[in-house]
Amino acid sequence: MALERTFSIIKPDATKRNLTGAIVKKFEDAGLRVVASKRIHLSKAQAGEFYKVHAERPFYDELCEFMASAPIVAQVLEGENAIAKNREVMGATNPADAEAGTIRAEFAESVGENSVHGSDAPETAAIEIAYFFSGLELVG
Ligand code: PCG
Repeated sequence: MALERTFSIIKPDATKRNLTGAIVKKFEDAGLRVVASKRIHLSKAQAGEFYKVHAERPFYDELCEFMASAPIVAQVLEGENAIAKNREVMGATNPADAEAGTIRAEFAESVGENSVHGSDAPETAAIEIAYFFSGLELVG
């Protein structure tokens, strides 16, 4: 299979606890390569735009507040089957359901403060990458 790219966020709960390196190591150990990376502090409006597909969910406001509460690290990860591999390494959204050894099993605090985000499909990966990075910033 050809190389694929996915979009990843290391969330505020993880950056606050200085877990950026530990999380990136899990991705790299799984064969994913960081081809773009930036640490930024989103405004609530920017978080809301990113998560607008969830606008009708009851947790939307809480989600946007949380994502704007501290810096995040936005990254593009590249590898074979990068989208599926990234999701495997992250584990289930709710850390209570995440398999041992996954990022969320080891680090996540709750379903909301769950340390990482990863794209769920090629179409969303393309949209999410373009929201944070220009083509010039993707260095394979
Ligand atoms: P992510 O970033 O992959 O995509 C949407 C996010 O919504 C998800 O991870 C969770 O962190 C968050 N989310 C899902 N369910 C809930 C919930 O019940 N409460 C809160 N606060 N957040 C949730």
